[in-house]
Amino acid sequence: MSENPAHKSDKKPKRHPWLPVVAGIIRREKMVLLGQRPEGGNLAGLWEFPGGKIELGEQPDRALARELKEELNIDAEIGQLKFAATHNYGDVGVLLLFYEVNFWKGQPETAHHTELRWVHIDDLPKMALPEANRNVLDRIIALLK
Ligand code: DGT
Repeated sequence: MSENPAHKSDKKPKRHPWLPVVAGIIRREKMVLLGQRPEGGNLAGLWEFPGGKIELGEQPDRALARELKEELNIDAEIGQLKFAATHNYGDVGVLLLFYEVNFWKGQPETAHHTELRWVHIDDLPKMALPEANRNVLDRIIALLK
């Protein structure tokens, strides 16, 4: 039997998948737009920053513009990437890219969420947020101030 570790196993170590996700910071003065995730799905009932998964080969800012059209029916001009965060949900990791949304055309509609709400930054900690957002709430609040 060889002692060479390379021969110990043919199996590669299991790598957990990562989901790249874009999220939009849509603000009006001291308020930010959150959407309640729909019933029956992943993280149902939690309040998220509108956005979603980046498709393979898609540019992140284009992905966000697409998601905001699909979810809110607005035509958004995506601004700067403000910060990135990661979170481990156990079986899957998410990489969240938070973008500022500079301008948008149209009134946000609930095309995907159960409800949309403009939330004052001081009230953000009281909202039921996904863990991935809760962990970076200080950074989100600092950005909004
Ligand atoms: P689906 O139905 O395959 O599109 O899946 P969803 O609805 O679970 O996923 P989607 O496209 O909203 O992807 C976002 C993932 O990132 C989801 O696992 C939830 C997680 N997430 C954590 N915080 C946020 C956030 O602030 N905004 C968004 N959009 N997603 C977040």
